Amino acid sequence: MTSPNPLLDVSEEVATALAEGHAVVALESTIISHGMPYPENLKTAREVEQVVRDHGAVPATIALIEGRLKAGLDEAALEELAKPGDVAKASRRDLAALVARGATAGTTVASTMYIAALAGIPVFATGGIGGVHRGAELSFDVSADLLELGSTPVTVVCAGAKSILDLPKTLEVLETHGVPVVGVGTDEFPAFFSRTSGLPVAHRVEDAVELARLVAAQQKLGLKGGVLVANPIPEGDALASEEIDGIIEQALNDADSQGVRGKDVTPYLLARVNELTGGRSLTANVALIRNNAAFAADLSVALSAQA
Ligand code: PSU
Ligand code: MN
Repeated sequence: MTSPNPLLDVSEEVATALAEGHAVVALESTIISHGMPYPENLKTAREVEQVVRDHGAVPATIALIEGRLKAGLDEAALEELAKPGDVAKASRRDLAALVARGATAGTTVASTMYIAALAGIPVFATGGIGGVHRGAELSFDVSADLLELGSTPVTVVCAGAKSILDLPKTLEVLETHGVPVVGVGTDEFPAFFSRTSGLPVAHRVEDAVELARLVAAQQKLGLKGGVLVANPIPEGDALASEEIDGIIEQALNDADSQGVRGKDVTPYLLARVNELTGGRSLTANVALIRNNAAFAADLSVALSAQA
């Protein structure tokens, strides 16, 4: 199978689907390697792929395996990423170094978008994106995810961002980079575990077909960046913000007193929130990823039908 890039392996199933114009959904893998504990991460990765299939699209989980970029993973690769061990976290700035040394890594939203675009996959589902960290006015800690959204033409379906981040600043930076943030059936940017944040989104669609028209217009306009789709967690799975807010405050305090910095901040906070909620946040996390995978598949099907 010919690949669009000499460092990228596109699985046969994904390559065939793309060649035939069928729907494909990219999935990230930092969520597997650094976002959830084992073995729930492996179970979720498999389930999310199945949800994409159930909605008529082919899943393409993206990662770095022994120095090769991959779009579409086999079972052994999924297990390698999920098991605790020597798996790196690859954001955009890490890709070249990790490829050069033949490393295995989970890819963040930023690097997954980049690889999805290389592979020719325009739709990508995740849980939550990285953003502007609280205190960024001093730390300058702004996720590369936001810049990638400004420059790479991939539509990312997420459930908003966790309030471990500064959500108003995150939306400001997205605006600066010209990223359309589109609510699905909502006028508010969702806060991952809860459906609301009190912050408005610029645009709203009611369903995947309406969103497909917006995405097609973005492409036809020649706007190079991505579209950020904010799909709220299903009502029955949402956590009360009073419950989660205190836990997030505690996790942030712990990160601070432990001196956690740089690329370790997000994985630390995710793990700490999971611990402090005794797994309740994990259940919500799984529910919203499934919901995003289903919607991304519907979008991908709608885009294929339009083409
Ligand atoms: N937020 C979550 N779950 C995640 C991540 C963020 O709720 O798994 C992961 C994603 O892979 C995201 C990355 O792209 O963390 C952002 O890391 P950083 O803040 O270091 O850019
Ligand atoms: Mn950071």
